[in-house]
Amino acid sequence: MSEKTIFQKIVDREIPAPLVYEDELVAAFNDIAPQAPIHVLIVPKKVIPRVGEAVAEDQATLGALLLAAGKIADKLGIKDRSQGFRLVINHGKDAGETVPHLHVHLLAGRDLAWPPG
Ligand code: DGP
Repeated sequence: MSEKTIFQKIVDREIPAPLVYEDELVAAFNDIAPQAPIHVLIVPKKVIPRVGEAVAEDQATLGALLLAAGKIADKLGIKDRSQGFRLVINHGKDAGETVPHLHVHLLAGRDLAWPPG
């Protein structure tokens, strides 16, 4: 079995990181190198290396990631359209993926340029 990712160690509580949100399928915590005033990472508890490797049986987990994003945005008071937030998933080297454990970046708290870099 391959070595646990840093995110799996956080999910398994082997590395301490305060959880912003948790349910049966996903956990969320603040990014260690925030790219915006609010930068939360939402990860599946099941190890899925990256979104393109998810399979049909992961459907509920993939849905749970987005539902969690909405709940976290609500909890942080950024769900209102006048503020808003952005969700980002990096798949692979060109996209800047560095941790091979699927994660959704939730970014907010500043103007987010479009198109993204
Ligand atoms: P990506 O580039 O999409 O693979 O994003 C990985 C993110 O993970 C990056 O924004 C930095 C963050 N990160 C890396 N190591 C740790 C860690 O040990 N703790 C936390 N909270 N975040 C981490």
